[in-house]
Amino acid sequence: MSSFAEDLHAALAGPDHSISPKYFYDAQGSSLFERICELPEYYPTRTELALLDQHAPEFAARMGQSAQLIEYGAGALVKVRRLLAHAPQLHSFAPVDISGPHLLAACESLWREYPHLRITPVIADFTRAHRLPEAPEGGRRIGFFPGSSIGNFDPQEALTFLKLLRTELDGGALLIGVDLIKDPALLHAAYNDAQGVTARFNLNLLRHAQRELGLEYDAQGFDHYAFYEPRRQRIEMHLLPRGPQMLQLQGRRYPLVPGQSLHTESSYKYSVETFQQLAREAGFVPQTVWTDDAKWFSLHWLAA
Ligand code: AVJ
Repeated sequence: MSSFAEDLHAALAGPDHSISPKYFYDAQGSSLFERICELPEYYPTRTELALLDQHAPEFAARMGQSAQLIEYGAGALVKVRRLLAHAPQLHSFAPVDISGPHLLAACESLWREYPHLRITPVIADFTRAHRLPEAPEGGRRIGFFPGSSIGNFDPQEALTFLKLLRTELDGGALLIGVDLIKDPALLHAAYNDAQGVTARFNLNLLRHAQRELGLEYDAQGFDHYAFYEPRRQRIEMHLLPRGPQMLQLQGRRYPLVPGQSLHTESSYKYSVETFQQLAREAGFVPQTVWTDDAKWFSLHWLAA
């Protein structure tokens, strides 16, 4: 399994200077992300929460009796509470998250709120093989993957990951949140907020490397640069050097010329149809899709 240091060396030495967006999320990056979710320009979180609230009784009915709910990349367990509030018949809940301390802290309060629900935190990278608690006798597994986190995967990776979920949820279903293609001006604003929180979130990747790996670089030397790329139907986030830059990591020096950006994130957008096609390729059967009136965000129920 590769480490932050290895991945950063590879990104700085490699031809396209790309690094995984998972390295945004140290404690400071996670709290900046929580602030992004509250920004007026960042529509996905609030739109998805409204859809979850609006249809929670229906989701609960679809889960059926004695299901095991699994959330991938569970974080602070904010969204799943909207489902749990309407699903007293659930057998158990298994949140999967890579950050152990965060997950356990979030589970503490959930245990108090739902003393009768079996809650089994699984500390793991959800994109890799992990062990889940046994599915209940006669019950199904229902996956929950909100937030359009699927957008961080490029299409080939998304397909591989969805196939993994399909196998894990065999006979059950997946409820997944997917951000939709829309007016590029709206997308642009969502990743270029007026308060500059997204810029700080992006720049935090280098700060994280500075704190954790001792990366040396000029913190004033980079700009946040995010744009919508219509051919690939994705937002790209980059860190753009203002002038010639020198980064130093564990004794190795990496010069960057102006314009030679670090590519820190891609966030793919789908149409309802292109996402359903991808889900079918992964072996799911799309059953129902819910969107807001403006069609900015979608929730899909996929039979596994
Ligand atoms: C967590 C990947 C869904 O792509 O919108 C928000 C991350 N990056 N603003 C997204 C993010 C910049 C977010 N996802």
